[in-house]
Amino acid sequence: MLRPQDSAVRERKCLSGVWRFLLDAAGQGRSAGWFRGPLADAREMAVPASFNDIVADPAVRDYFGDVWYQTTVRIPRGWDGRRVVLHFESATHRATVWVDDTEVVSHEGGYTPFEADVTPHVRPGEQARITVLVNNTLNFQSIPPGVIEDTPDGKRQRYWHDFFNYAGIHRPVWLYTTGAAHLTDITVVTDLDGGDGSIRYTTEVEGDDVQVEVVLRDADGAEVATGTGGSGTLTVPDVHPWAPGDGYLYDLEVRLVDGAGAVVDSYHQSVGVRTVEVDGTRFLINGEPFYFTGFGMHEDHIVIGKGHNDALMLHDFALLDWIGANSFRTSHYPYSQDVLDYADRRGIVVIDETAAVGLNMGLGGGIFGTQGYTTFSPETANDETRQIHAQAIRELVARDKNHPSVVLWSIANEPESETEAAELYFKPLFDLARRLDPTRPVGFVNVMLAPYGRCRVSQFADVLMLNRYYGWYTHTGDLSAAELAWEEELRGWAGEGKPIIITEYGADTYPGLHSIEAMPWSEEYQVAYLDMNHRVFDRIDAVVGEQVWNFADFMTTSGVMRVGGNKKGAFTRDRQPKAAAHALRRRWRRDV
Ligand code: BDP
Repeated sequence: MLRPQDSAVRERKCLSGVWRFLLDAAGQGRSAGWFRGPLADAREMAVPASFNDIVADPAVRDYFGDVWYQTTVRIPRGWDGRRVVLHFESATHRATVWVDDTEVVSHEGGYTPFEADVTPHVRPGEQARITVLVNNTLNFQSIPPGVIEDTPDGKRQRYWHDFFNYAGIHRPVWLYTTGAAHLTDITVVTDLDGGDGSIRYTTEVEGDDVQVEVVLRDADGAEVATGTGGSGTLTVPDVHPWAPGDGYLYDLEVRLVDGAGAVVDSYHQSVGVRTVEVDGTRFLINGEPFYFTGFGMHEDHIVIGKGHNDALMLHDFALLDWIGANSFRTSHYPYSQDVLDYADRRGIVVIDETAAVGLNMGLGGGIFGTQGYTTFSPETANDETRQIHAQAIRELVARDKNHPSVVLWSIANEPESETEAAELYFKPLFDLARRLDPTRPVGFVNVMLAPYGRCRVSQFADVLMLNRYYGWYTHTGDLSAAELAWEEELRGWAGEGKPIIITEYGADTYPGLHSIEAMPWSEEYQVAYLDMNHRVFDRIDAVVGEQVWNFADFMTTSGVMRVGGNKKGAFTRDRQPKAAAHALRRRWRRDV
């Protein structure tokens, strides 16, 4: 699937704005045919945004179940004779869409795009009613998983991930056109050979009697290579590689030309020429050892929740620059494609993660309250869950395969990984990820419940990604004991001969809380905690990256472990620096 864009041949129309919105707690809208007319008694809702925090109403904030969105759009008259596609960049966690009275598409999974050819259902010059049934419930056959429990107070949604279950239409919705013959996919794989670069491209096309032509232009628009045919390799002499901190992009224009020589489709694919490789314990980008600095992040902001916003995205990247971060992980789900495009342009390195977070009932007892489920069983995470997880990996790779910024796939965050059931569950998913993309390393993020010597899944990973909280969840307040224990465990992992990225280490910190003796929750403790971790990392060669948990404070469910959300941010939720942000800046930016 290609992301909608304007080109010489394609046109798109953005449907962002204020839509109609209605909760459907009884789940009756579908059988009552709410899509057949204007939603009765609807309120208004912004798209894109999470619906939860927009209206000041706890019934909306904590809602789970079906919600309805609706808008009307006039199809441009000039689109007569064109193929018209309705495209959603995401709808969390699943959606069904109608155009007027006709159901056109359903999609499972909250963070990847889906679309439908709606040509037969719309008439240029006339209005069309677009109705979307979004459902945000989580169960054992969803990614991420959750469960709806009967309690004395009624049904409650529970889940095992530590961020608020924001939902809705989080990213833009588009209508766009193509001709009858059109490109449906483009894949680029790049290589470097001395000063030369190469770009192997493949295309997928719908329609007969068309030729593919490609033109590669540099960042100044000068033509550097051309080719014909549905696939091929372009050579770029004296290439300007994409590299961390240098987001140099070429533009690959792919055209479809018909028998009469007319250009019937044109699509621009940006290309960063770079290589990624694991060599022993080193992580190489363009053959050079790379050390990750940065954060696990969240798409999380006041009011809009997980909604995408360009201004806030630019500001977050400005803060990454300010602090000297060269990378981040899309913890714990695929981020907006605008984020990845921007990372490409800024030369920021990305670890790209699926939404498989919370597949670990072991964590339920300690951190998020008592519970009594088994992670992998016929009644809980089962074969069907694995199919859905596999589909999430397919959709992530399909969407993000062409981003030079993406250097590593993370197929899950902190799943149960110390059991045989986990080994059986994950082996085929690693095989799948490698089949889908043989060019990037694959890993998953290991949790402290499966420490060195006990994890049965890390054998499948090319890179070891570890989340550890020595000095916070264990050895709380005792940093010298934490330092010893952490170093001992890390030395064990280092013996595996693979690169290690510390994908989470962090301490909750209430901004403005100070103490002479570094006490947990104080700004001083967060700094001392990070310093302790850095001493350990600097003693172990196999550690090739440090990503602090988290970039900024973020919203979670209510609970005794959280104070207005998770407070492990280097920045507050409104992006003001804690003392730790200044300390990280001193470590990561040698120039200040
Ligand atoms: C890890 C999770 C992350 C949590 C973090 C924490 O990967 O999502 O927010 O710990 O407890 O378990 O702060």
